[in-house]
Amino acid sequence: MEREQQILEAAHEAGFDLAGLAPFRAPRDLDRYRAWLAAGHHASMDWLAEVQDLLEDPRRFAPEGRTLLAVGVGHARAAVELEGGGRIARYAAGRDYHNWLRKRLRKLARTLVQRGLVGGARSLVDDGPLMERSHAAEAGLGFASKAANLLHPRFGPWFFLGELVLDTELTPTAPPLPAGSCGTCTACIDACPTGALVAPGQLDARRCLSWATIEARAPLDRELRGQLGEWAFGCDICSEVCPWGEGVATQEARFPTSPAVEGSTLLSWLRLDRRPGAFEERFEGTPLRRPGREGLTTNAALVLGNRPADGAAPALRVVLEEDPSARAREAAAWSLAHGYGQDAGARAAVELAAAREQDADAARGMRASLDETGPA
Ligand code: B12
Ligand code: SF4
Ligand code: SF4
Repeated sequence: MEREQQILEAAHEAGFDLAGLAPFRAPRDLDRYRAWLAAGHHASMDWLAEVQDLLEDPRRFAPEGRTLLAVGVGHARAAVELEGGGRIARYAAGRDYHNWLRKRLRKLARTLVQRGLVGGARSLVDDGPLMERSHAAEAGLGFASKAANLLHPRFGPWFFLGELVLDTELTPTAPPLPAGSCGTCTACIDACPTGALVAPGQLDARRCLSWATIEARAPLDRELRGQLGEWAFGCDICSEVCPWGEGVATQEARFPTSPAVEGSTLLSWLRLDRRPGAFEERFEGTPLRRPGREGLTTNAALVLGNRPADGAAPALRVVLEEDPSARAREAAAWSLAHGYGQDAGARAAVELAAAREQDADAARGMRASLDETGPA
């Protein structure tokens, strides 16, 4: 059997659903990346601009690299709704995929070296300076879509990516389908609630609910708050409407729902333990850790403003009056004014909080919420 074939088989043995080889060089879609940064579409994610040099020439961080082994792992599952309401993106329901991939990629790297198939291999997942979708498309793992996701005929958009940088020249794998396989479909662009897909394949992260609920660290644009709807972490809308993702078999057994997600409700996110280390411990090993306690409390407050729930107003008032985060206090004010305004007590609490608020931006935001919703 050819060396390339043996490497791909070893990747499948290691538990990966998809594997392919591409030359280790600048990504084919570099111009798209440059245009994306120049347009400010990376929102607050400055690190994406900071790694630009490495991303443009991957050999700067891995000079030994000659070939990239891209791997994909399916994570399809049923929609995830928290008890009592609030949705989280499916990818985040299980334990952190970074850990899952990293562990298996390292093992695969050892296997490839032990079998003499390569001299050395280095693993990368998501956080590495790599335009993963572009390299993975070149390695035959799928095609670039109008939703910006990489699609595969068997897994639709429901698969994660990871890579091994190999020190050996190898013959690349052919792609399963050419770019452009979306055809005339525009379902994702039409369904996106914020218009974040500003053109086919181009996502303006400033408007994307996934950015807003995972990466944003400052108060959200006011229009975006209402558009969050039920999304308290991530957003799957453009994936859910994609015909390529229909009927993909569930992988829940591979990524069982984490106890942190099972035990979560929006109300519990308003009351997260604020003692040092408590949040990190509770969400250890899950993607939900990324936005931090402040982020989850803020998201829960905003979603509860969009979808008022019984018993939420008193908990929101505690956030409004006691939370150490100005961002969370201001989000609670927005929520109380927009979702619970018929309750005179809620509105009075926001008025009082706005008058007492020490953070000038938060005070301004609270007054804006009162102005937007008018007198009770
Ligand atoms: C930053 C980031 C985000 C940002 C920005 C997303 C974005 N579209 O750029 C935010 C926080 C919004 C985000 C959201 C999500 N992300 Co994200 N994200 C990343 C990260 C770290 C970098 C992406 C990047 O470089 N963006 C810059 C743009 C220019 O690059 P690109 O999107 O890769 O470029 C492709 C498309 O833009 C497209 N394209 C560009 N122009 C055009 C024009 C045409 C005509 C066409 C057809 C295509 C096209 O082609 C390029 C090559 O495929 C990658 C991991 C990595 N290191 O690559 C994960 C990654 C892309 N994310 C992933 C996931 C799962 C998600 C979410 C589904 C999570 C969720 N449910 O909330 C959403 C999906 C949003 C979406 N529709 O893209 C997966 C995607 C897997 C897949 N099968 O595609 C990745 C690869 C992580 C991983 N290791 O699995 N993400
Ligand atoms: S993840 Fe949601 S908000 Fe972002 S582009 Fe897709 S549908 Fe739009
Ligand atoms: S929903 Fe349609 S246009 Fe969007 S990615 Fe899927 S096939 Fe392409």
